[in-house]
Formats: sequence, structure tokens, C-alpha cells
Amino acid sequence: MPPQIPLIEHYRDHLPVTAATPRLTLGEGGTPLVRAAALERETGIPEIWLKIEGANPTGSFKDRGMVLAIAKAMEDGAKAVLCASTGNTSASAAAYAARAGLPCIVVLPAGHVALGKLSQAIAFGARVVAIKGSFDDALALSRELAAGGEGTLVNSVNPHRIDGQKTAAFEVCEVLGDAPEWLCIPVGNAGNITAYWKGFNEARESKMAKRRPAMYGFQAAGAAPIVNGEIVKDPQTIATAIRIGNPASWNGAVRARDESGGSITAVTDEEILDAYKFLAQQEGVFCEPASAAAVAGLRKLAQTGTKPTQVVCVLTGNGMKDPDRAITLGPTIVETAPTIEAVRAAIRG
Ligand code: AN7
Repeated sequence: MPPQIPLIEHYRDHLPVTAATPRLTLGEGGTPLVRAAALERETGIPEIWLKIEGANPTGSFKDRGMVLAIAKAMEDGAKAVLCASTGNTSASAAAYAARAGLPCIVVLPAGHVALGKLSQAIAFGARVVAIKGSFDDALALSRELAAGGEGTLVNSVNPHRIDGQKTAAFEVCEVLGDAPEWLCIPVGNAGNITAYWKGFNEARESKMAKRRPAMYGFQAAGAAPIVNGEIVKDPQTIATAIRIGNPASWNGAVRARDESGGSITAVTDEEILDAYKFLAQQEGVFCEPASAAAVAGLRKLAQTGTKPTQVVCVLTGNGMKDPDRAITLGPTIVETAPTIEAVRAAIRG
């Protein structure tokens, strides 16, 4: 395999990258696109691909946008970066800030960030502030902190985040030779669906693709403001990554839906967990619960209406991010005496 070229160097002609932009990298992008045979059999859809964004350096798609946002912050002489987060944004911001030599402040909803993500923010040396409030409260506070000069905001309201994240759409088009018929994606703050739609539009303009996909976004039923058409004051879901009641890129998501002829619908926590388990145990692909919302939604759509022939599901984050949820998939592990009889008995359960 050739040595990895930094994402922002590889796609520099499609990004606001100048000679003065530092070529910051941790090896992001170029993530696997993997066929999902068990899901194809179950749904009757002939071709389903999983875009494994959990293979990025900090374990989520956020790295694509964060590398550009932090490189541009360096170029602009930022003294610090800051963000609100349900977890993955903070892990990514903390890593790239450490790499860039910039202080990083993260504001999190206390008690609602998965352990893997929290441990990353701490390990990378970010200043972690946990508020007794929601992600939406944290984002409002972070905007205020940034306006007050505390640092550069690197949430997806920063346009460099969207530009970096659109590169995933380019990769999908390059590997498949065109855009897929459908794209299925979880929706939280709605930056990623906005970024993919921008990417697919630019891919068509620059002849990387002939068509654009229909965009299917999925929110958790307890945190589905776009589906309901109104802000959710107290969003609730086990998929903590998408526990968001007032998405910043709401308009971008609606535009992607309407211009592409797709939809944004809700999936229940039960459906999310069922898809999470299916992916792990039938496909050997371990994503986090929020990511499984894309597959939960596809399974639901496949039971009604017309079936597409080719789908890409974006698996946004790695399953290891949320070990507390993962261990609920199996029975409690009972400790056994270190003898062959005891181990054989334990195998049989
Ligand atoms: C695994 O980290 O909002 O619709 O603060 O971590 O672009 O928000 C995470 C979002 C999907 C939703 N899957 O993407 C944060 C944060 C995973 C995520 C989403 C998130 P957006």
C-alpha cells in the first residue's frame, strides 16, 4: 500500500487549503467500504455497503472535518479551540489540538457521554467541563465562549468542519465509480448529512459521479426534532451521540432531504439496539449505537415501499467508544475456577 497522503492534501483542490495551511494529519480518511452480505440477504436489497468511519484515527467521522478546522485555526493564529459535544467531536478536537499544540476546551452534557469518548478527551489533555444540561445547552454556551474570545469554535457551525466531512462522499464515489442510489445516515446536529450532500453535489460537478443519491436520514425517536418539525426540549435516547434536540444544521438536513428526494424519519432505541447487535453478530462490524440508526432505518424502509438496488450506510463511529452499552449484548461473565472441568462447564453455560 502507498504511504498515506494527508486528507487535506489529497483533496486540496476541493477544500479551502492554501500554501499557508499546515498539512496537519493523524491518518484520517480512506476508510473501508465493506459489503454487508447478511443485511443484503435479510432486506432483499442486492447491494449494501457499509462506510466504516470508525476506522478514523479517533474512531469517528469527526476527524475528517476536525483536521481541516484545526489546520485552519492554526493558519489563522488561534490561541485555543473549543467545542460542545456528545462525545466524538470532543475526542477528535482534543486529539488534533494536541497534535497542533493548541489548548482545547470541551463542554459536555454531564452523565451522557460514552466512556470511550470521555477517556479520549481526558487522555489528549483537553480541559473538560461537564454541565448539568443538554448538548444543546453546551453548544449555546460554547458559541458564547467563542464570541467572548475564549477560542475558535470547532463545532460543525464552523464551515471547515462541513468541508472536511464532505470528503467521505468523494471516497464513496471513487470506490463505487458513481454515487450510490441511496445514502443512509444517522442525524444528530445534522452537520454530516449536510456535508455528504455538499460532497455528492460537488462530486457530480467535478465528474467523480454522474448521479446523486437519495438521502435518508434517521433520528432517534426520543430526539427527533427534524422528524417532528419542532425543537425537542429534553431529548432522550440510548444513542447518546445523537441525543440532540435543536440541530445546528437543521436547514442543511432539510435541503439534503428535499433536493435529493429522500426522507428523514425516526427509529426507536429498540430498533437501534437490534441493528447494533445484528451488525456486530451477523456482519462482524462493531459500530456505536448512533451509527446503527442508519441500518435500523434501512431495515425499516426495506419492509415498506420500493427497494433500491444499491445503498451505502454510513457507520459514523466505532463500537469501542461505548463499552458500557456493548457489554449489555451478552450474558454477564461469571468467573470460573482455572481447571479444565470448570472451563468446559462454563463453555456449555
Ligand atoms: C457516532 O460529537 O454531535 O448529525 O458532539 O458522534 O453531524 O451531528 C456527534 C454526532 C452520528 C450525528 N454518529 O452526526 C458530537 C456529535 C455519531 C456521532 C452523529 C454523531 P451529526
